[in-house]
Amino acid sequence: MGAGGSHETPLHRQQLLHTTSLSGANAGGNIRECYSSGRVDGAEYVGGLVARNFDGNVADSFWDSQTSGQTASGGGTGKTTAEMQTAGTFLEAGWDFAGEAANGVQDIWWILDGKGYPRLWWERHGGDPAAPANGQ
Ligand SMILES: [Ca+2]
Repeated sequence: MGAGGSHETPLHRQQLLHTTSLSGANAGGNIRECYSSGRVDGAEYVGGLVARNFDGNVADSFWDSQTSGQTASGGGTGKTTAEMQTAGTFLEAGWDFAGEAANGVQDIWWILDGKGYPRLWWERHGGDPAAPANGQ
């Protein structure tokens, strides 16, 4: 993962959300609007979000410096768990959330402000991408 690839589609984002660390080494790939909250362990190539970033681009991405046990990363910005569960952290980075239009109207993300990490919009509906947007 991360070898010249792009992580910019929602599908890829979803896959990455459940990866302990986004990328062991990002070589020429683009990572944007991603985050990681899982614990990261390992002897080498360990980082909060990206262990080593070789000519890749990591933008507007964050990792939880508390739950990951990592204080450094090859890319992205470390945040506390509280910051990772605050909408403002991501809104300031341009993430397109449901309920706001300033960052776009695709509404890729949603968050229970102060109560959880960002989720992809369709995770709100039991993980069924086909569920209606107004369903519960
Ligand atoms: Ca929006």
